[in-house]
Amino acid sequence: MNDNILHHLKLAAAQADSKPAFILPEAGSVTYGAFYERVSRLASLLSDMGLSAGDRLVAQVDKSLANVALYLATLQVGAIYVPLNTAYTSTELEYFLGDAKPVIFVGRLQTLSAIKPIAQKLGVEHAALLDGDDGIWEQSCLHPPISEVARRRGEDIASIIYTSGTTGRSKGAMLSHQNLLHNAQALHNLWGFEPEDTLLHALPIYHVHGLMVALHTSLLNATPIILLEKFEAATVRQYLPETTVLMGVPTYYSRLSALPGFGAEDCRSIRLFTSGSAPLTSQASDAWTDLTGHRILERYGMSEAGMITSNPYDGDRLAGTVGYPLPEVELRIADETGQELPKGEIGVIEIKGPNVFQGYWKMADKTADAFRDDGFFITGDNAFQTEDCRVTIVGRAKDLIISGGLNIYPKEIEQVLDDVPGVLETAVIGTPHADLGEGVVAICVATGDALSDEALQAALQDTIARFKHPRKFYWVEALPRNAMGKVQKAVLRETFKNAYL
Ligand code: MLC
Ligand code: AMP
Repeated sequence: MNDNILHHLKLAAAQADSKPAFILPEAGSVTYGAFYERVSRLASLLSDMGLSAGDRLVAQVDKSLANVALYLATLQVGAIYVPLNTAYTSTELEYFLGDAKPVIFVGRLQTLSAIKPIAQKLGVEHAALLDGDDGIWEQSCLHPPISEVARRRGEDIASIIYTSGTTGRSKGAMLSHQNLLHNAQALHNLWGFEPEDTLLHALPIYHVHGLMVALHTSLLNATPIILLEKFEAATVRQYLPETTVLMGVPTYYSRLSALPGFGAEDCRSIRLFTSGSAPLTSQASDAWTDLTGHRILERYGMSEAGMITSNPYDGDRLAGTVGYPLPEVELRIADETGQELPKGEIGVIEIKGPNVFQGYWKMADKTADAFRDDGFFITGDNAFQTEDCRVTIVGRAKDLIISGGLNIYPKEIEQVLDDVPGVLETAVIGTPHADLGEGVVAICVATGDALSDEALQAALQDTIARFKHPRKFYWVEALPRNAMGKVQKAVLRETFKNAYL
């Protein structure tokens, strides 16, 4: 038995050779048969470049059909796919390349020449382009395809998804083939995928949401996927009437709602809207229902576990809740020692199940810290459960900001700002933001006179991806601290709650 998730995705499409797999605005469509053949040619090229089972391939590329194929071709040779946000700077990338130690780095024309020397220094054998005449996508076009999918065991690693850590250093969450397949099958069944479905894919494909949840569920169903390069509200509206399923972060729904005249007619062919990666407020959820007649299905997940809970497909989709644990996922609300709390009490979500990752790449200590002795993973999300086990998330125990569905760890930004001459210390927080859910705010203490925003922005410019940058800076005499000397971020969040409103 081959547990490689690609083997199972291909089996699901065995009778779908002539069915459209991807529909690309302005570039036509490609059938499942033709698509998997192209994947096999790319896999063959990657294999000739020396990529084999267990090796890493790091990709920092724009979303495209070639990008999807690159992911699957990496799986085909049994290697480990490591996707990175295209917004990451060379400084951030240097860390990822040094940590993942890939055999192949695949990048973009805009940045490859700057990255090549870094990759060389770190011993990366190939730094290649994906797109263009010199890119591996074009080059693989005439490569003889390989037919077999590398044999993998369930526990073998399929992908490493980097997620920032509270200490500022990104941790690579190792997801196995079994993690991915189990999660995909559970969601495929739970969300009622049908032969007639068409997915509108607007999410980025460097995170579990777009890369795994959206792609796997649809590929398992051999469903056509309308692949958009990015979320752009007007374009999404244009393709909605050809679509049955849209998966998004809350910002997608608020931006669509804001389009003039948007409503039920735009959503006439939709059977499922899902939301996740960030909290969807009850107000936003209800407003969407009033506008379109559809109830968004909210689910909860994370890089370390794919999807964890979901509101029911049939049954009450309760706004403000994230529903019930997925089949075979054990979930408890625990106190700080891991003891399960009575129903109704607020504690941290801890989980165990076939979706839970295999640990952090090369970080045994961090992995050990993240798990209880009985194998439960500590998510860092605060929640309570009702008697019937429905989960409501109320906040985060971890110091994390979620902006437009992207995670930002304050420590990483504080470390850079604290090093700016003239800055004594800083605290970075998230405050309510109508479009992005949370916006990033820096509260700073100067050694002398306050600095300009530009001086702080300049320090962040080349080191930290722009989506993480604070857009608001405030200067205070001193940061509020508790008796233990810890900065009271809750006090700062209250004081600066109107920063973006
Ligand atoms: C872009 N920008 C952001 C941002 N995205 N700023 C804060 N938060 C974000 N999320 C900034 C850029 O740096 C840039 O700034 C400016 O916005 C315009 O860039 P853009 O690329 O044109 O932005 P836009 O298209 O508007 O993107 C916003 C977005 C996008 C919400 C559509 O971020 C998005 O698709 N988010 C989804 C993220 C996602 O898939 N998360 C899943 C994680 S998995 P400047 O100043 O340079 O102009 C996970 C587990 C789970 O969490 O449960 O799913
Ligand atoms: P990431 O590390 O990018 O995978 O982000 C995972 C985090 O996103 C989780 O730990 C939660 O804090 C948050 N998250 C995901 N889905 C939801 C949701 N539906 N509601 C609230 N928070 C969510």
